[in-house]
Amino acid sequence: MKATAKAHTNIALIKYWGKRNESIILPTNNSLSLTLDGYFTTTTVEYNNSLSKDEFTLDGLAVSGESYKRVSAFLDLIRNMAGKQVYARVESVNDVPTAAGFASSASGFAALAAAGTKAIGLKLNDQELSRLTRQGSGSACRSIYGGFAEWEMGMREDGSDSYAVPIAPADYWDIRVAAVVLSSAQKSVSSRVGMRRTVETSPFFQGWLDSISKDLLEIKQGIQTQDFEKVGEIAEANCLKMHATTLGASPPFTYWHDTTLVVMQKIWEMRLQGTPVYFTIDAGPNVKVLYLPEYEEQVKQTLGSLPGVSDIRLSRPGQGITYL
Ligand code: 2P0
Repeated sequence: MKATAKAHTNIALIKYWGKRNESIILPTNNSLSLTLDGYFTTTTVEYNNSLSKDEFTLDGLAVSGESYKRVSAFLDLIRNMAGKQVYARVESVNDVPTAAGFASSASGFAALAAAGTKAIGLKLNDQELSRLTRQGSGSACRSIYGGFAEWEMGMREDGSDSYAVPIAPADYWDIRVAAVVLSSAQKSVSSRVGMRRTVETSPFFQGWLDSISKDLLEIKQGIQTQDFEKVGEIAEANCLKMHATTLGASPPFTYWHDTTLVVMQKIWEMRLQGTPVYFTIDAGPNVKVLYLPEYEEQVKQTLGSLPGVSDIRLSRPGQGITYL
């Protein structure tokens, strides 16, 4: 009744931004991501009849409040699937530096789903595991797979056709991602709240949705032909469209800080000078830079020396779920 699993986080190149069902987490659009080897969560789940409630530690510390409730509610889903009412001890260790601005919920729920189902004796295939993981955190359903993955939004109300599928494995193409960490760490609107406000109030939201299918089609062509510039251009433009929707929300908001814009402008300048680098930004101020291995030094030097940048963390394509 015990299992350990490791999952990596992922960076969306076509963003998930909007839910059509908040309780079972169904998105309003397909999204596409690259799993990263630099950031992961390792989770052990042990079910034990002697426990009177679930226990959850993160990096050795007992977790309570909202995070505990989310984990316990997710374990309920697993228990219902297995038809077993038994509490669990969950030990998670995060190797996702909060400062880098990657959502640890992606690797966290993917590792929890994998370890939690295995420990209780469920044998799920990747599709079933991804569908379950989605209900913990949307972006986590893409972390079941290494390399490039696409979350198919599905059409059904019950979510049975909403899960991620693999597009290309981690060793298919060595695209690198640098997280440019900014020194100012202001608290921003959470992605859940930001998404909801955008869906409910932003007049730009429909435009965002209307643009997705073309972006997806073209980025998949770019991945298939390993056309870095095409992939970078589409990812960057898709990110800018997502962030534009927040400016139209009521009340309006943005995840960008002043240094976010400084980094973006430097990247545009590097491109004008012939260096193929592109950016994407999630629900926070840090900038994630896409580049090919031969430009690693240049990316580190040029962006690392900008005022307001505190660190640069580099990552390669990562693997999907592994069991330890
Ligand atoms: C993404 N983000 O595709 C997008 C881009 C943020 C910006 O998925 O509410 O933690 O748990 O489903 O997955 C962040 O939201 O949200 C996110 P929930 P999640 O990666």
